[in-house]
Amino acid sequence: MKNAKALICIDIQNDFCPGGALAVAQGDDIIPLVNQMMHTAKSDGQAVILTQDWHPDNHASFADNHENAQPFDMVEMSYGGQVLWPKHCVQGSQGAAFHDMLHSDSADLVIRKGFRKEIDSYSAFFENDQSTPTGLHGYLQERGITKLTMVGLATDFCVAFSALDGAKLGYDVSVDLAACRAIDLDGSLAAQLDAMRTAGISLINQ
Ligand code: VGL
Ligand code: ZN
Repeated sequence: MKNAKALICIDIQNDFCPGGALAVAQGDDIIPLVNQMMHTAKSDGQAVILTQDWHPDNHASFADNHENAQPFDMVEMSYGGQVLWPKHCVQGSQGAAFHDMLHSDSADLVIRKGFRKEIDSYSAFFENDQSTPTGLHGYLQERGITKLTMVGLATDFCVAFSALDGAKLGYDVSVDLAACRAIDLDGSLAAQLDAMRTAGISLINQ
């Protein structure tokens, strides 16, 4: 099929919801709307794709794995600057599971990211070195998908990085902000909304 569409739901996992290790304020509020969007997308013949942040316990993005480091410190990695996070979304843990309310069974594809110890992956397309692919681009190409709607957590990290990479790869990308929530670290939300606008991404329901 040519010019098919996909709904991509980013990281709607327990650790990014209230009570989780890296909780995004009101992260779980988006779930009823995301469920509705998944249902509508399926009825319309669109692909539904979920991403899942999926880190080993010794992941380099965890402050715990660095000496004298605190969560939210910035450090230099071989691929550039990296925020250090509280330990979150450890492979197989309850925190890494999709939120119970999310109708995750309706997904065509679950793409996991951040599973290599030495490198983080915010984007659903490329790891933070901006060159190691996750395989999502190949999947979308094989299905003839050119239009993407993105929703999920967090607006200013994994959603924005995924949307920006999608636009760079030539996809027609929309982000529905009613179904996103942000971390907002040192102005990151405003900066990423600006970057997305500049990249020609449609920001819906702002
Ligand atoms: C995310 C920080 C670390 C996200 C994932 O899903 O936005 N943020 N890992
Ligand atoms: Zn992560």
